[in-house]
Amino acid sequence: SKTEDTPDVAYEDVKPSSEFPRNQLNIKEKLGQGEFGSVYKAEAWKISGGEGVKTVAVKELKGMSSPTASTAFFKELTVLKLLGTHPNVVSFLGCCTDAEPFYLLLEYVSGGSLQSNLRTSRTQQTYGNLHGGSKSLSSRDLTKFAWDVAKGMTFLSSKKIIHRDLASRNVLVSADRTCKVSDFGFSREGDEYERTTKTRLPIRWMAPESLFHRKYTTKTDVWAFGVLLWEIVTLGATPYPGMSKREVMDGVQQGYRMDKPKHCDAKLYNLMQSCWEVDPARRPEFRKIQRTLDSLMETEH
Ligand code: ACK
Repeated sequence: SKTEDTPDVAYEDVKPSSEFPRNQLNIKEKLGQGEFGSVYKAEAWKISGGEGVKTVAVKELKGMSSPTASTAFFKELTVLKLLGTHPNVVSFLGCCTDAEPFYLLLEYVSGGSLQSNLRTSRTQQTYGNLHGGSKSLSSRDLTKFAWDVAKGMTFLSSKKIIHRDLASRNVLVSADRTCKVSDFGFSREGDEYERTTKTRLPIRWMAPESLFHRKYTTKTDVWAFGVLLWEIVTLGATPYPGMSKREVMDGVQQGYRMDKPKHCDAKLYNLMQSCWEVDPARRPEFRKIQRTLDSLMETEH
């Protein structure tokens, strides 16, 4: 037993483990299909020091029996555990890794994806204008969405985390309309690790160096953020409309960039274009993007 003069206590002894007892989890309906498996809504009993039940999102991780997959998963888990929380990033609450299926427990975000929020607001606008006091989104709401995502990405990039799949479908909207970055691959800058399970590449969100050299950095996330801005402004349109993936790849390589969408503020389009600089070093940092959006919001009411 430990006495008062026990010199060192291992960190793991003090810090509560992120392993959550499966029998304290009540899985409810399926929310959808994720990259590695299904995502469920669930009730967790006494999670992260809380009392009673808390609604959480459970990500089922299949195929973890292969050594490659599980090594990658546990490495990613280490990063998640140390990440800390941020209001604009979906937070990690724990995991069940004692047996298969492995579960990742995440903050439950009730409002659906940013993409679906944008697309839903679009039909409403067909019938009314942006400021009609309906559920529609004003241009300030849209800038706020972009600003939220930029803040989440400033946080992730400060932790040297590369998202690799930043797009409006991977941003969730909370009940109070806060955007939270979700589904990050949590690979670290300098990591050699490649997501081999990823068969469908997000071509339309990818920087040239990712497309042609499989290179991923925070600056390739910045490129994707530029495309996400375009998605926001167009209320969830598919980038490079009318172009096939092949045409997008060829176009981007030859310097083709998307035009300014109708009704898009010139300053916002400038920001997008700066994210699409061919030289990654010339693309802005997320912190800078956040400041630009800050000043844009000041001019909107
Ligand atoms: O677009 P959605 O409604 O939001 O459908 C997808 C589905 O699961 C597959 O990814 C939803 N989803 C993912 N993570 C969460 C979460 N943390 N909270 C609530 N829903 C989530 C996502």
